[in-house]
Amino acid sequence: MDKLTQKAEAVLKANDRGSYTVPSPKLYPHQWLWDSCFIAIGLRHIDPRRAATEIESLFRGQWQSGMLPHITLREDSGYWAGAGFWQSSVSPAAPKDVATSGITQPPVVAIAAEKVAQKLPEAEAHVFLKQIYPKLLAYHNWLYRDRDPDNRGLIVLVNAWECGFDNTPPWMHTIRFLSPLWISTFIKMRLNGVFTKRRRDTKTVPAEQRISNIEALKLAHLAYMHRKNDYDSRKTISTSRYCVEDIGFSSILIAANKSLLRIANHISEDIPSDLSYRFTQTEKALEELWDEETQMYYSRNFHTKRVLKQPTISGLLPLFSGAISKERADKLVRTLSDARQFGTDFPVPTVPTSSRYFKEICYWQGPSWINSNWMVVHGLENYGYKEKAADIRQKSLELVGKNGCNEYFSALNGKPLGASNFSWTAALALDLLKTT
Ligand code: 2M8
Repeated sequence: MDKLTQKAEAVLKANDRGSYTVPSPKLYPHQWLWDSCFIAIGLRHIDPRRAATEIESLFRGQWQSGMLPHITLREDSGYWAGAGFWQSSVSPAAPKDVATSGITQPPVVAIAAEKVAQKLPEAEAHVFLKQIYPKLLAYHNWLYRDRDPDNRGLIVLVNAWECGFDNTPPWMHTIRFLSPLWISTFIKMRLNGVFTKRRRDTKTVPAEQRISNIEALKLAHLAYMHRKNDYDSRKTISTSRYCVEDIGFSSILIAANKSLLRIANHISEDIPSDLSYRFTQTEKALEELWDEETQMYYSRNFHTKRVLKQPTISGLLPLFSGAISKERADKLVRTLSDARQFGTDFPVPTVPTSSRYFKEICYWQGPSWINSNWMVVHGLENYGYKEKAADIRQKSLELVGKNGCNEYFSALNGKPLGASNFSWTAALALDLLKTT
């Protein structure tokens, strides 16, 4: 076995909690939605049954409404936004026997389920997909019913945590003036140190590599407002100014919708026609988020329809959707390859280096992450950019091979950043290695 495989397998084993895997034992001691999906995609190469369990275990947290929460919580872990913070029981739709968060995360799950099934023996794959399909369908239904109030096909997010790229510039710009009284009082009373003590991440990782206290508190405030609405998305969307039609989320959803259609076909089920119509709407609606002037896709404020013109890697994810024209794809690939934007020595930066928001070592504001690289690689393959895809695949593997399974890396010099032994880095490195 080569060294990288050995290293990656060891990380996944150490972070395994039986039926699910924690992203990082110290920083993230619960089950996260898109983390588990990426983890399953890698685990399928080692143990496809365990990978299927990783996906199945996510659904212990599914709400009656169909919502899949972004965190399924374990008791007493010390993570600052735990069960007491979320209080999921305020919603009658929340599961009774397990505490969860009240928001979702990028819908990678149908993609992961399809990929895991490909590695199971056919009879087992059939049983696995049959059993998981109604739950996946309920989740996609929820996204369209509760998060697309205008029936336009673009999913509305109510918190930056939902997009997965937590402190990404367009979201930080959206909440720049959000200043509820409790946060200003908190700052006036110099309580920063109190919150810093509650945070585990900044104890293990230098604070300048993480989301700032103030940004995290603002996201906590958005979560609190949603909780006050008993996690009723329609209520929150109609009352909160901080709602975003997120380009990354909708691009991933398109890819996931296609996986769901193939899963349905595999087990001879029919997706309800009104839902499959909504799928096609999302594909068409991506075009609304294209900006001709800068030749890039952006997220948009749901209420004002103002485009959030802070470029990020999410604007490249329409490649992953496979739903844009070849002409648009060509333009994105040019931007991706441009040395002044995304074409760094250790690609792909989450924010282009030319942007005034680029920060080399800060979390989702610049560093290269293996999950976004994985989506870019598949996006390039969708459009036949084989060499470019192979190049990013190779560079991602080198990053992990040389530096370890860190959470993220400097896009300028490859320096490992964030948590070490991070699960999705290990899992997706395995997948990138095994699927060449
Ligand atoms: C980060 O997000 C959590 C909140 O969900 C946090 O900062 O505490 C993000 O990187 C997110 O994308 C990821 O799923 C999560 C766990 O790895 O950590």
